[in-house]
Amino acid sequence: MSTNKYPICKRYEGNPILTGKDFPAEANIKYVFNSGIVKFNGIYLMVCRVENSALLDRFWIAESTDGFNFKPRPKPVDMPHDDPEFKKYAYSMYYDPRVTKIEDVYYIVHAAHSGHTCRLSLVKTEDFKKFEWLGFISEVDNRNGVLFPEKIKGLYARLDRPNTGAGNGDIWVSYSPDLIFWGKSKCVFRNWEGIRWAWKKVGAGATPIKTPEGWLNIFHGVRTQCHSHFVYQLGVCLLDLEDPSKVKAMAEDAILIPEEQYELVGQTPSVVFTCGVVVEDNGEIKLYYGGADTVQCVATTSIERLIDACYAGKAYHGFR
Ligand code: M1P
Repeated sequence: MSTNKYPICKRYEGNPILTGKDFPAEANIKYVFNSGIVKFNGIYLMVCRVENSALLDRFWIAESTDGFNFKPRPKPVDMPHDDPEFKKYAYSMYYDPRVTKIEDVYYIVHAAHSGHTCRLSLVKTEDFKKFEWLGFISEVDNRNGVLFPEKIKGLYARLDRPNTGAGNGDIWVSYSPDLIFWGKSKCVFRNWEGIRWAWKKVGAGATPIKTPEGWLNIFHGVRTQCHSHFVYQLGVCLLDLEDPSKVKAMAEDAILIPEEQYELVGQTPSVVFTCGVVVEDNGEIKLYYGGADTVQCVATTSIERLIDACYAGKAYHGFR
């Protein structure tokens, strides 16, 4: 057991909340992690990233009434496999779903094989029963895309992570009139800017949370240990409401670091990685995250604690 000396996030004592064994045996699911989440008609719907022993990825919805105890549906999401482009490229590997509700539609931005390198891809649903694939929505070599829950200055907005930069990737913001064509891109922050613990790369994590202080985003940052071992931790920043390319404040330290057995040991050791949060009416936050690319976990925090953590960090200076 860790000492849990990070009061910003409190791990759920029942972690991990989902493992491969919780899914129907015939599906042979080995790993469930980095899942998206949304509250739909009062029910927590987790869009799980699952992998079988052949490393075939699927999205599989698990449901919960309390946000901690989840039960997978009998079958995985019926993705639009009949689309020739999806079938040809993305079918075997699509992952890291991030769900955003915009008006009454739920959009899932996820990473997918594209026949070249990984690209962002977009799926929409209104009922979590029928899903429509809207296509690839980025150039090649881009991951960790997540939509803002509302338009900013009349345009849809997203954070993403082109796999380029000083290390292997910085967080960017882009805009779109229709969710398909994206531009006006600007770097939000680089992996080495402002944070000491993520010099290799950073990636937008959970759906941004709107607060009077700005957009809160819980992101992941990666550093190397002994040159070759990657350590994934979670951080939090506050972005300007009108211009999210401006970082208003950022927690100096990581808010969650891999220290429990289920975060340190697994398919990829030393990984905590989030694709989603649920914000409750009282400001409490359930932060869902994958442990070691193997199991699904949850921790709790609050809007207040995250904003305090951002402001308690050094004033954000940046280097650009
Ligand atoms: O293995 C850790 C993570 O690696 C990738 O994240 P990133 O693109 O930021 O390096 C993703 O494949 C992610 O799913 C995985 O958890």
